[in-house]
Amino acid sequence: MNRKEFLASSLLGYFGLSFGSNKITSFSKSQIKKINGPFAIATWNVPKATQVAFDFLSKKHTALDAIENGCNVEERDISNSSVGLGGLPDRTGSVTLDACIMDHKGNCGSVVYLKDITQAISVARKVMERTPHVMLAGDGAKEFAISEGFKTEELLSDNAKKKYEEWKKTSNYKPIINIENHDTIGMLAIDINGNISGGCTTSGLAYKMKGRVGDSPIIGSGLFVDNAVGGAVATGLGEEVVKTVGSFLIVELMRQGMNPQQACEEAISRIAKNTNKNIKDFQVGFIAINKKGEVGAHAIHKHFNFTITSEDKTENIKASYYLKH
Ligand code: SD4
Repeated sequence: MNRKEFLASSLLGYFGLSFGSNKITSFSKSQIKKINGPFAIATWNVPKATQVAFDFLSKKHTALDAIENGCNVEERDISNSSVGLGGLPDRTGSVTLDACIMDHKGNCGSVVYLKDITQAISVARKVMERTPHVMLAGDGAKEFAISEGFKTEELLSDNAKKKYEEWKKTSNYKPIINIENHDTIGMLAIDINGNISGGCTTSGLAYKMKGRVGDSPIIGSGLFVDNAVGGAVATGLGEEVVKTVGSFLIVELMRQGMNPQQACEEAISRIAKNTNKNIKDFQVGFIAINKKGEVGAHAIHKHFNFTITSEDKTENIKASYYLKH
């Protein structure tokens, strides 16, 4: 199926209507976009994932259900080399997953350094719902997942293995700033009751050191939701997101009166001003929503984009960016 056919089929909406065409538009700095009713928004070009999430919202499921099922789509997609099955490994050849989830009541769950289980976001949800803890790591996370009925499988795909073997020839660790249109998936959703949940799932940076954990499973860094205000999620170089607790920062800026776009811009410029690295060498992108259904996104570099599915349509939108080339 080519991209056009795929988009057309994914746009056949829950109500049996066709939602109009998938538009690729650009977001300019300080632009405000507002969406009425339930919607799902995610980092990168993931129309299938946001469509599945929106289908859940349409059927009056919670935003939490929408997030879990939407994120599962990318986790199961073996062609997505940054999430779940088919993710690129660390420098020892092992695929390790990080994920977290947060609901409208402020409950959250997280897994880090999870091996051999594809649905990291679902395990994070189980941590939230069925343990007294927020975060489980490594063997403990895997054993817990198995006890909850998750099946183990080999996450290293043939393609990822081939890329890893190629990488080993130089072993040069240099995260690429924008990898095509798939990467860590951060997703936010508002349900029919106006409640917000969010999730973030990744295999982390390719060829990271063994044991490395990024921002994606850290509540406040890769994801934060406060149902009274809004939510935010991050993608990109996790170390830089962690240093500014990026998603929490955005939600707090919105609480103080900024709209989601202004808050994302401020968070990016905070990273750009505070980093001791050259910002030309790394990418960070944020998306955010508030209670009114306003949406914002901003990145350091161009090419960061995000996908929204609402009742009207699915749109892929290019985010505004900080660095003018
Ligand atoms: C990490 N933030 O592990 C993730 C990786 C990512 O786009 O988002 N890549 O640092």
